[in-house]
This record gives sequence, C-alpha cells and structure tokens, in this order.
Amino acid sequence: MTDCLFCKIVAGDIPADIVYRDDIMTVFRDINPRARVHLLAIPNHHVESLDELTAEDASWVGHITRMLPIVARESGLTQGFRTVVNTGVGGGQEVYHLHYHILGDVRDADWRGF
Ligand code: IU
Repeated sequence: MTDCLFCKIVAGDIPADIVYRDDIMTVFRDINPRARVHLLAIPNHHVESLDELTAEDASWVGHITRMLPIVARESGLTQGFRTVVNTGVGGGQEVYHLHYHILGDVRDADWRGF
C-alpha cells in the first residue's frame, strides 16, 4: 500500500532502526519507546490488523509469533518481554499495518494502563 508508513519502512523508503528482517517480517525500534526496549514486529506485506486475518494466514502469523522470543532475546531481553497488539479504534490502534509491540523491562513503562 503506497501511503502506508510501515510499508515504506519495509521498502526502505523511510529510515528505521531495523533489528531483524527476513522474507516474511521486519522488526524495528519504536520511534517513541514506552520501555527500555520497545520493538515493532510487522509482516512485510500489508495487512491492516488482526481483524483481517483468515485461516490462510496461519503460516506467516505462526512464523512471526515463533520469531518474537528469538528476536527479543537477541535484542537483550533475556528475562522475558511483553507483547501487545492493538486492534482497531477500540484497541487504540494508530498505525493500520499489523504490528506486534515487543516491550522489555516494562516495570516503569508508561503503557496505557497495562
Ligand atoms: P499502535 O499500536 O498503532 O498504537 O502503535 C503504533 C506505534 O508505531 C507507536 O508505538 C508509535 O510510536 C510507532 N511509530 C513508529 O515507530 N514510527 C513511526 O514513524 C510512527 C509510529 I507514525
């Protein structure tokens, strides 16, 4: 999608601090971190939110889910992490390209009541 900010990050048209990427997904540092480590994991192709998923998406969704702890550990989060996925207006989603927040060392984090 041409006017999607996260698609532009995947395409390299907008700079981002990318910590991991493969054929399916990209992980980069959130520009406004709410924790000491705050990453966003996104599919490389455009999907608006969890609301759009069908059974046919199980394979790449499974891949991203499996990679979350691996990327978190490689980013220094050896004691665990929090995963947040905001979906739609009711979930407070601001960017409509599916993204998994990975937050580490969250004890002092300011994160919408969590
Ligand atoms: P949300 O779940 O849609 O509310 O989260 C969007 C996140 O995208 C939020 O944490 C922003 O700080 C982050 N972000 C970013 O990392 N880079 C950007 O250019 C923009 C938003 I716009």
